[in-house]
Amino acid sequence: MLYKLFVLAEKNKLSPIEKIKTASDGLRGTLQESLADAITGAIREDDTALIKFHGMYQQDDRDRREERTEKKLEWLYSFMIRLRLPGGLMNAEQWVGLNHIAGEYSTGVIKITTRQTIQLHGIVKAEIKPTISAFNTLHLDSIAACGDVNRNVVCSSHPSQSILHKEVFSYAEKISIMALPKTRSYYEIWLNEEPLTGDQKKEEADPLYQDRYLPRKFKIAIAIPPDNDVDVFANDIGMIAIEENGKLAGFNIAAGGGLSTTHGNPATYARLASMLGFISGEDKIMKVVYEIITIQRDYGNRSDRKLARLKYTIDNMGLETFKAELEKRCGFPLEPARPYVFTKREDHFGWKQDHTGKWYYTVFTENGIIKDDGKIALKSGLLEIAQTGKVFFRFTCNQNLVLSDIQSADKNVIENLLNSTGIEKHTLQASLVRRNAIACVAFNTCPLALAEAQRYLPSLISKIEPLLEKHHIEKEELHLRMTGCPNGCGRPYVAEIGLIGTAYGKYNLHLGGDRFGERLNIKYKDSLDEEGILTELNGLFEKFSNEKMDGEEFGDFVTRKKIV
Ligand code: SRM
Ligand code: SF4
Repeated sequence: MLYKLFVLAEKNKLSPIEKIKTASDGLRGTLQESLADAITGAIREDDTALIKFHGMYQQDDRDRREERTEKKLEWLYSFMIRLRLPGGLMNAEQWVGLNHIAGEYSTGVIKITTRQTIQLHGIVKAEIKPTISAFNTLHLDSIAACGDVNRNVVCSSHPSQSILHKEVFSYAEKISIMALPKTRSYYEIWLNEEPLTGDQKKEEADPLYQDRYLPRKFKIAIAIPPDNDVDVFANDIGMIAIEENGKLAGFNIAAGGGLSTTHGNPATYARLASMLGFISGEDKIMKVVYEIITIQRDYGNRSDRKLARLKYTIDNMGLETFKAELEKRCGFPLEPARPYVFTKREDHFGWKQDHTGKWYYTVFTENGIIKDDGKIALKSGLLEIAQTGKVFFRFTCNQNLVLSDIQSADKNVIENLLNSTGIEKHTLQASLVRRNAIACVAFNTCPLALAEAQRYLPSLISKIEPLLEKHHIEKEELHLRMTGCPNGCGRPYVAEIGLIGTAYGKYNLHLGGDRFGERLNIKYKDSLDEEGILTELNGLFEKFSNEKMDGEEFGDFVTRKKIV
């Protein structure tokens, strides 16, 4: 009762974005007018919220803000487009097309995200429609890749690990489609589809999102044990595939994961998803996912966006009340969760064979950045490989790339190309700490960045590597992750070492996550500069090297020793 009163009170002070959503006529807003306005490179303010639902963000070049402001010029606005790519899979033809689209309309850099999809940056307003149209010819879209809806559904990437992979993978696609908004606005605005009129408008009725959509972004991940490469517990819904007698028995379902915090706001916190139970049978599995989303729709906080994710809804309701509401809406109970074990979170670099006999090769793509630079012509090399038409491209939540589904007869061709393009050497020569590291985008495009991340972490790692060697621990599969702010896009809160930006050049140092993503880390030191980070790590590595137990991992060590 008290909870209901609270919800009613909250409804009376909706956040401004709630009003923009409900007044948007199916996410159309004034986007057409914004696009037609040639005076500015930006779009209207309300439309910046709506365009996210179409998979795009308005950004500006932060490196040039000051100069532009001094010259009294408009900031250098452009747009980032993020693809909807359930399970992170693309065929070779799509990769070739993506390569050309990136060159034609964006900065040219292809970025693999931590949710196994692709982002292109720096697309000017006038080029958005041609970009979306070019993607459409490749059967790719960006619908609901951002915004207060279900985002890209992620799934364990490595095809070899389980005979379940194909079946489980198909759930990523099914869930993504089930949770797509019903509005046709994407097709109308970006692809010139005729607007619906009169009775046709009924096609847009959206029982899931209605006209309010969700209170906040919503994320779903599917893990296939023993791999937790998706960081399943960092998601609003985490699904763990359960194999019994070589078949998919069903999924353990966890809910309420989310990582973001806000510096100085103690009401915000990182949280791992809580286990709800086990469910089998496709209809029931889909129903459980659907109804978790409807509970968040109906009970989520719509006044304070900092406290609007499902994790807060669950903690406000209480886990038992939440589960009872879910079972009531589903009309059936969940069974007790079934046993599973995670033993790996990092990618399986190099050559591996899947259970059908096909081969795959995992390529190291530092922080998911694909371009040609002084070190390696990665983008050109991958284009050459894609042009053979003999591979699929799978993106990992660790920001790497798997070239998959390679027939034995074609392995030689791909092997030769990996060799001649230098990709094999680039992958195998990278240190373990570098290969396992993640950094978010941060500067120069992220408007929320307080510190650098992907532009800085590679050079910091070059200074960390000698420390690991000095203490003879360079063979550890250490997990180090950096973000430019506490939103946690590189999931630093579930790393053994997390560096979270607080100001330019300053990072909080978090320690003590476990290796498989099942324990959050804890803040150890505030706002360290580079020297401070290296000094702290040097001392910790020395202690670890001297005092660790047999087989003990760094995150477990600092926890056992109560260093955090
Ligand atoms: Fe993120 C906002 C980049 C994964 C939590 N994230 C942003 C924005 C869009 C900034 C903005 O709102 O204007 C960043 C765009 C930077 C740029 O220039 O490209 C951004 N997030 C990213 C990516 C590209 C990081 C990367 O280097 O790979 C990841 C894209 C994933 C995707 O393909 O969909 C990305 N973001 C994540 C993750 C990790 C995950 O989901 O596994 C998280 C933490 C998990 C979670 O959601 O709790 C994450 N991003 C956020 C938040 C905090 C959300 C919250 O609960 O408060 C924001 C800020 C917001 O939403 O207000 C944010
Ligand atoms: Fe931007 Fe912060 Fe996300 Fe990094 S963690 S991409 S700085 S919002």
